[in-house]
Amino acid sequence: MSVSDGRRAVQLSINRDAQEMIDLARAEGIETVWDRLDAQQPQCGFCALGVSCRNCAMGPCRVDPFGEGPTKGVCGAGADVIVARNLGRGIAAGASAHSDHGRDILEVFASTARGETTGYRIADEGKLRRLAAELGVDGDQRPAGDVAADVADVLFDDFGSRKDGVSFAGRAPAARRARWQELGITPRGIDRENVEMLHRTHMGVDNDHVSLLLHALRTGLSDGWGGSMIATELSDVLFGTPSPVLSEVNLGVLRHDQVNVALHGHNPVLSDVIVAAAEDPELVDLARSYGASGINLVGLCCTGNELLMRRGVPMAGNHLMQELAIVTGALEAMVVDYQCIMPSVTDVAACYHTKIISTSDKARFPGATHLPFDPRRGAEIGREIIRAAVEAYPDRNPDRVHIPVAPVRWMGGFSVEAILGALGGSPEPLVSAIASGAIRGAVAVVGCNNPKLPQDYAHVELTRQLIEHDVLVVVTGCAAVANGKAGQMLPESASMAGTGLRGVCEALGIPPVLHMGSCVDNSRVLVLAGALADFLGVDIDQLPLAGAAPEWYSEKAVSIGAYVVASGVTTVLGVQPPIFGSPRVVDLLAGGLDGVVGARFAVEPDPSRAAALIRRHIEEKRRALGLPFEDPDSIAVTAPAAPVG
Ligand code: SF4
Ligand code: MSK
Repeated sequence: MSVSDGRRAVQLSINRDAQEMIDLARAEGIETVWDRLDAQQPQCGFCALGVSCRNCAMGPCRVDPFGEGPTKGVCGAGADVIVARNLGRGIAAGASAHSDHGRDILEVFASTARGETTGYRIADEGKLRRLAAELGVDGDQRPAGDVAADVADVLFDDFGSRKDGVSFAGRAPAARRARWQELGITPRGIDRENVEMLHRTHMGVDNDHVSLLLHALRTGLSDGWGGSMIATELSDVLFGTPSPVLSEVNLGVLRHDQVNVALHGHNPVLSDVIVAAAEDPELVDLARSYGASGINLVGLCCTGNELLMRRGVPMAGNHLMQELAIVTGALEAMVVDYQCIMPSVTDVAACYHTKIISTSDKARFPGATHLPFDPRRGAEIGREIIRAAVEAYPDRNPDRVHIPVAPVRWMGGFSVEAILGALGGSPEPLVSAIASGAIRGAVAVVGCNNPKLPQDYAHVELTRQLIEHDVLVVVTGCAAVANGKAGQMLPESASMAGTGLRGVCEALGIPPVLHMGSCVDNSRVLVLAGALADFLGVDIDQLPLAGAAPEWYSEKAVSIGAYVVASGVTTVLGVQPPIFGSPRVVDLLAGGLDGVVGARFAVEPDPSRAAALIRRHIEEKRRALGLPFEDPDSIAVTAPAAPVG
């Protein structure tokens, strides 16, 4: 293996746990994501600008956006079409990932309704009956299983081609739905929009970049108000609707004296039964017989967020921590489902006693033990997985165990229901705080880690500056984990906020940074924004809101960006998307969209500048609503708390 030491660990991550483990990996000759990024340099400039295409066998082609080389591919496609097609395909891939996750939850939900599963039950019957009423299913006086079966039927139809609109899109404010209708971007069917995106981007179909980009928004909407929302809502019914819960975060959650099992990926259907299996007295006794004091489950990435939100399971880390968690030498097993799991985890695990246990037939990992998930045997498979982890414990080499740092406390569990509950059942207190100016607005900081940036720096610095200036922040995914590690997600973290936000948080006993869940739970952000807009009788784009994805890497993040903007929330990206080979595409996404959906994208890698840009945007929205506002031009860029490295 080639192990680069080009950049110091303190330049790669702001967190001490990551820095120590990067140094340890280097000392042991273990390659990680940062080494592989270095080995890829220089990365392809054509691909970075989005002007390369391999959609057919007349290619691959690349066009020169500067006009010095060919300006058209073999078929005649220029930069505008190639960039728009590539972006559209990326959004379709991301939307498909979220929506297929939603379908998997729906299938388990439907099987549970029919009594065909083991280890599952309807955990939140109240929410089931509320969903039934919303979807036009008779939810009164009937057994929960019958109601669930009918709800499942309605939602299965959302994936197909027989409807004019996906069910939950009806939750968007009327003005927003009218705008989608006028633009022809109402999401009709989840699979339909994704398949149509692939069709349109085949050679010789949609050759108009504007038309391609509009359908890309529709594809994103089929994710946010479709597949992701189904995943979130049915997970709540099956596993419980989250409410505030305290837990711990960072690699310090691993235990020297226990069997450590990390649950990594995105889908809670298996991990939830694993939580039950880890409490099985027979398996706990087995662990004790090997000298361990118990079984310690920890989360990684969004499976971790799902478990934190509903069960308070501690979180080992976000995206860039997955290899480093193995380098602790203290992990008996990493159980993986799908999405964001680096193929390299089996290589790193091969250097230790760690078992990688794959569980989805859709996501196979050569070198892993495959224990495929089957909801009919959910409880039994959960026990098999925990048994395999426990049996790896005697192979642990205590001399190689290094668990860095002590864990940090954090709070999760802010579903829309929990937020409204904290507000006394209505958005009114939040709206009043915004109207008075105590809270200037709200921002969703979401998305991944990307090794091109110092890990977590942009998430933490952007969030810190926003709350200091009285902007309420909601977080999901890896952005949430970053803020948790930085100690910004406890009720007492209100002391880090500006006077107005601090007062509101202290009165309600909530943190200034609210954890709303996993990547699919960005759908909760849409529902909250819709509820605020409805309460005020306005459209979402009129509200003082913004989105930010400071360290995004994945196609799912691009889909999230598409549906957030198409829903009326301007969004700032911290990593440049591959669109800059087409000035027309850039102009449309970063400007023209404002006149179409009332929101646009911006790209700003510097979190201090991004914070200023967002605060100016919020003050503009306040001015337009007739609320007290600060002159946007007077908002200066604030110096960061501490530069990286
Ligand atoms: Fe080249 Fe056109 Fe084929 Fe793309 S679709 S590879 S630009 S010929
Ligand atoms: S896990 S999509 S790295 S947020 Fe949802 Fe994190 Fe991004 Fe995966």
